Amino acid sequence: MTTEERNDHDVIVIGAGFAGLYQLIRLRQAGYEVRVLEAGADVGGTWYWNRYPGARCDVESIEYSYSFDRALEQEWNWTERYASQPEILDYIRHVAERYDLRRDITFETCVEAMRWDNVSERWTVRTDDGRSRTARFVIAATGCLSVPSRPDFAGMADFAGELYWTSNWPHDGVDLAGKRVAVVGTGSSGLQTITAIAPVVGSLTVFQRTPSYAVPAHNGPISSRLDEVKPGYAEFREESRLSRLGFHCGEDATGYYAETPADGVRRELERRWSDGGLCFTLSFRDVLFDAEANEALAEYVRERIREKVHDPVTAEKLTPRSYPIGAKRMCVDTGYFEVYNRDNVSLVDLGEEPIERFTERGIVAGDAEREFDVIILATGFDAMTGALTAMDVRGTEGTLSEKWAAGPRTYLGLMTAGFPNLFMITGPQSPSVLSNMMTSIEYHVDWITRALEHLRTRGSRRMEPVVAAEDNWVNTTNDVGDLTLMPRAASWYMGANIPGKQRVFMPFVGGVGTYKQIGDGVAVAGYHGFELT
Ligand code: NA7
Repeated sequence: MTTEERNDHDVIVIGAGFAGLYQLIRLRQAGYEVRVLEAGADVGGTWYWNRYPGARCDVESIEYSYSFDRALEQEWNWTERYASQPEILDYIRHVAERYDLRRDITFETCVEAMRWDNVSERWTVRTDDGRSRTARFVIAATGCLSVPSRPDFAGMADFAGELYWTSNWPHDGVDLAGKRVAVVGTGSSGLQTITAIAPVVGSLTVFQRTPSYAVPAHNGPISSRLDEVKPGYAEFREESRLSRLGFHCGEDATGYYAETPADGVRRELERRWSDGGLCFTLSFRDVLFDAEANEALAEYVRERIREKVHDPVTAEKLTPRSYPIGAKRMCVDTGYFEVYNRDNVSLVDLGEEPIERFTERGIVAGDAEREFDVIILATGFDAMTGALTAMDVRGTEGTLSEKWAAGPRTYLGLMTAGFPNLFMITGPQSPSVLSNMMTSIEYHVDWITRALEHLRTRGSRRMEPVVAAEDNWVNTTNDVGDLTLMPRAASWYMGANIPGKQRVFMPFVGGVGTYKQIGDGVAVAGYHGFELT
């Protein structure tokens, strides 16, 4: 019987993105029989769905790749400092082929419900094809930004033109040449789309609710950097695992803003700005803790926006002021602000002209109806918890949605009490979205695999956090978050972009290296805080 035909598995993994694929590889190596269930028609997760023009990773490609296999690491050659979506998808497909992964993946199959049976100590997993499978363990590799947030604008269905979501972009592309196009949303997806399509479209109108802080990518060919890193890749990766964000930011060289003279501050900001990328936010150790340090960085970015955008009124609208820099996800841009110097691009500030409704011809905002051939919605995701609570998950005492109604509760972002043998990769209350996802994914997959092997060795069938350990971790995550300026922004880190979602700061902000030390310590101490039976 092939594993596709079986209904009962050692492990079911949900999702065939970077996390699910690596989990499959590790479990196979450890001798488990695994079935991966994936909603898409192929591997890739985020990079399968988000095919919008200009889609690109904002963590550097030498860091945003698997580290588990030295040969894979050496043989793959990235072409750019920041890899584009097609190149990342090629890489994921290459991995799927290299390790012959597709034979254990069922595609176009979405998990709708999961129920724990206390007697058999197994999960029953029901999918949208009506089929049920059982497994001793379920591992949710469902991604942190995988369930789109789809605001329901009045009259949306009346719009007679083309309407697209960046998070589910048509696979055969969209011809935008010469068309009148609107983009709603100015987070990373919006910025990348706007920058890419502005030269192609007839006219572009951007609907902005909150302006974003963006740092230049200085993207370009990467070959010489790859040559430099590859001979010492193992050490390079280990440094990433112990770093704050899961990638190199020259942290050792970083001092405190409060202790740095003004000319030193300027020099450091200029150096980081000319290096480009997300490390700008780590210019000083106190940027996310000290309002004055934060404001210095924010003002530096505002100055750059004023330099780049010729029209002062537009520049002012594009200038973020209402929240600390870094408290919402930073964007990395490749000429975004300069786009507004083009004659065919205009900006609508939704603070001044809120969207009233969509019509057959376009969008009514403020007093004006603007007409479009195409509307593109780049409105984000139900982050971190959305994919987990979208499934009807029933544990020993109720559903996950009920348990998390006032915000997620996890131990280490890996498991939640009352849901035995259910693991999460990059779950809430782990560093996940505040890190290089690849570093965090590999750490969680390795941790989970070792935990399963530990259970097998000692003859245990069940693992679950102790409630007190979970409570402590939730408190720790909240306390560390509260030490920072991050809860001051209405961000998706807080669940603030989803109407009705409880506002709780969801990621662990203590850093990837610190988190690893805690996770390793828990494992070494015999999975302290977990009950193994
Ligand atoms: P984001 O960062 O959540 O951005 C979504 C954008 O859409 C943001 O500008 C939102 O404004 C805007 N938005 C959301 N809902 C609305 C409504 N109803 N009306 C107007 N504007 C709205 O998602 P992205 O996909 O860009 O990026 C996600 C992550 O992917 C990114 O951080 C990287 O990790 C990769 P708001 O700021 O909420 O006022």
